[in-house]
Amino acid sequence: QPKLDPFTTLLELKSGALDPERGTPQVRTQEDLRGFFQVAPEDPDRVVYQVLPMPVPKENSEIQCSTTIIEPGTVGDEYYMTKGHFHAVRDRSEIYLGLSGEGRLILATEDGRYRVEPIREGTINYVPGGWAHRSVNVGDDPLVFFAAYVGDAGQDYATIERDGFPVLIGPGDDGPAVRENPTY
Ligand code: M6P
Ligand code: ZN
Repeated sequence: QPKLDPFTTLLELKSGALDPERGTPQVRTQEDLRGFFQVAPEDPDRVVYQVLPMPVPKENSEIQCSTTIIEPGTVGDEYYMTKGHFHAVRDRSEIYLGLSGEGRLILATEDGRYRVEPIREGTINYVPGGWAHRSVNVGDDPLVFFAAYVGDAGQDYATIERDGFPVLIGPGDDGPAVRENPTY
């Protein structure tokens, strides 16, 4: 017998709002990202991003999904970004669909290989298992994208908090600049 009933929710493509909401939005402030940016929070209570979940059981047989909305802004030399994570179950994969704004997706393996991919309206990013992923808002408007991933993936933030990503992204002379992370 099926475990779940079908459901439908409306995603407003531009803002990322869900109607009806299906779970409690997860709000991350600058303070919540202490240790992820290179410098300490400048305005600790300011919201950096929100994740609007559509929760299903965290099982291998389900597909977890959510919308992420990253505000425009910077802390130190870095644009607002997500914490970023490896999947706790390392080989679990994920798909992003860009909805609005302008962003970059930083991907990295545990042995230090990395890629920087675009996120904007219509992009589909495939995040294979084994690649840590962090999204960065490099524009002046909110960055909105939808993510779907294997239900039992889980998030390992500790590895990223300790090591960071190989590169950082911040404002440069000709737009967004990708710099080596001196503390990686
Ligand atoms: C996307 C997905 C989620 C993730 C969210 C915020 O929606 O990758 O799994 O939770 O972005 O990123 P993080 O978990 O790294 O804070
Ligand atoms: Zn993920």
